[in-house]
Amino acid sequence: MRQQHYFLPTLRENPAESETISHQLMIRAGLARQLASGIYSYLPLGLRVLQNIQRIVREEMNRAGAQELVMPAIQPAELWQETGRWDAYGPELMRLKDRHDRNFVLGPTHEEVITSIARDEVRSYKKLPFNLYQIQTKYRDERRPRFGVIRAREFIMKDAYSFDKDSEGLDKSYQAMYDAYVRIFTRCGLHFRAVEADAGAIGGKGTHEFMVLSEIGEDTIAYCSSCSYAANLEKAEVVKQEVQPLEERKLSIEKVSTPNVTTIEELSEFLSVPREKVIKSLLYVADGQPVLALIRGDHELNEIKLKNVFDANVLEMATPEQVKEWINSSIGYIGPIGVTGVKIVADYAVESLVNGITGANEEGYHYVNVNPGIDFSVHLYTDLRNIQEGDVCPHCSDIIQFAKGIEVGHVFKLGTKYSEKLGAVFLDENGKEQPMVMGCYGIGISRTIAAIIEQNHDENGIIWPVSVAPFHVHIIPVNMKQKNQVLVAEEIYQKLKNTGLEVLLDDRQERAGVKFNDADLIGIPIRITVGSKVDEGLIELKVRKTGESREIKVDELVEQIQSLLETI
Ligand code: 9G3
Repeated sequence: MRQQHYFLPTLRENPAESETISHQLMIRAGLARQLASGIYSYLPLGLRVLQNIQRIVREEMNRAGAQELVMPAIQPAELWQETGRWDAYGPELMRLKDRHDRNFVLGPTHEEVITSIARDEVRSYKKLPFNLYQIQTKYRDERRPRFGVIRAREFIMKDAYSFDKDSEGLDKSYQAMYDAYVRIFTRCGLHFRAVEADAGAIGGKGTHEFMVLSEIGEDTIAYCSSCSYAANLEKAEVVKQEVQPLEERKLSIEKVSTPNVTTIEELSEFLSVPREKVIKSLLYVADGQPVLALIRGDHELNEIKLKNVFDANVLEMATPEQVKEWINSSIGYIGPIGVTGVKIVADYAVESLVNGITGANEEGYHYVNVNPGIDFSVHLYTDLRNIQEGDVCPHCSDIIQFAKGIEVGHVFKLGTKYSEKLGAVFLDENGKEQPMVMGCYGIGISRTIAAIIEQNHDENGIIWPVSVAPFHVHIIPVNMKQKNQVLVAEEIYQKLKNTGLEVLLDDRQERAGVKFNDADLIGIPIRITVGSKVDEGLIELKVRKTGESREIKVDELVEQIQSLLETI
């Protein structure tokens, strides 16, 4: 490609609205342009990277036995009404009407569509298993699009759906996709971790997120530095610590006046006791039932874990009115003592508390010297808190650390959630009707570009891994007035293109400095500079990733480049 005519608008300055390096560089390097908040055009250079990532995804999905199709972005509301998601989702689900005033959605995902295809086309166990995937634009009306294409309202996703006759089959399909994802992200040059994630709203059991480690990641990962354990904060389990030997004598409970002292900080200040002595009591409503969750003052309640204890669909904090109605207390003074008719669950760490502090369920009063098992009892001690750095690894007992991650992939065991709702059933070997057992598997293709840039850049610009680079070689004649430099650059351009490499020739009438800055910015792996030494048959080869440069003879260029491309 000749840069003189290439639609590649690079920018010298950082765009004002960009918050992360990948957003800045995607704009400055002419990969993409914002059309509206969360909505982007991919310019020719960006499209080349997209296509390279898609090629890797296709190769690995096909290798895993998945078959590509394309489904419509516009989906009839009826399907979403059948699965109940038409009402379950709010403003994030983009909806539209056609000319006959019929309701449609712009697809944020395609469980409904693919399951309706399976329902209509598959009747026998002989047709199972199969895995269908597409690479297609998705629409999600994010409340707050940010970080460029990382959280966009229109984005490109590879979404795959597996159909099996039973859960053993699903486990195999799931593993095949998991392994394909490891190959895909490895080939994209990413440092990533597959983390156990909570199934959340999507339902089904078992799900992993593929996280690219990056400070700007919106998700927090708890991982073990010694073993392969990694889980997102929602899911990370906290092991029950062995109870510390009681060093304190248990004192008898006392009610103390604590006027206007309602937060844990104020309380520990007012009574001059450490936060871990305070028992935080939080009243929730799980599918309409009141539940009281007890957590140590220095820990954080994990709502997903609380929800899972009750297998609840909806979990919300109780309102002040409900606190009054159910336990005749007020926020800031809630405690477990004397509470009846409400399920009480506590985190493991509460059980071994000695002489703790709780609300007295009376405005302006707390209890001190509270001892679990003496002054109150609970229905269940379980893991209810967020894991913290320094906690013990659930697998190997080494220490847990935190990292930020960008989610680029997500694999789910769906089970029969959608096939039951939409009637995607098959006749098994005994002629009995069974719902198909599904898995679904997503990769954020456009988000992966940003993740690759987050992990592959320096102060001068992007450093593309060879596997996804928009071009392999960037040729720069230093002085366009020097005939021999232009001629040799042209010659090399043709020769390299004939070997099947993707080559960009900077044939612009620009100063050398401008050309070198742009070359660093757009980050092509190998740069060939044709300068004054060309009279001695010498040109300069520079590796963008390492900065290493060497003078080589023009006629040994091809093999040098081919061997280099294998190693960098
Ligand atoms: C919606 C809206 C947003 C959504 C969903 C539905 C996320 C929704 C979860 C998934 C699960 C998997 C197949 C590919 C991999 C991910 N955001 N999810 O279902 F209506 Cl507005 O999309 N789908």
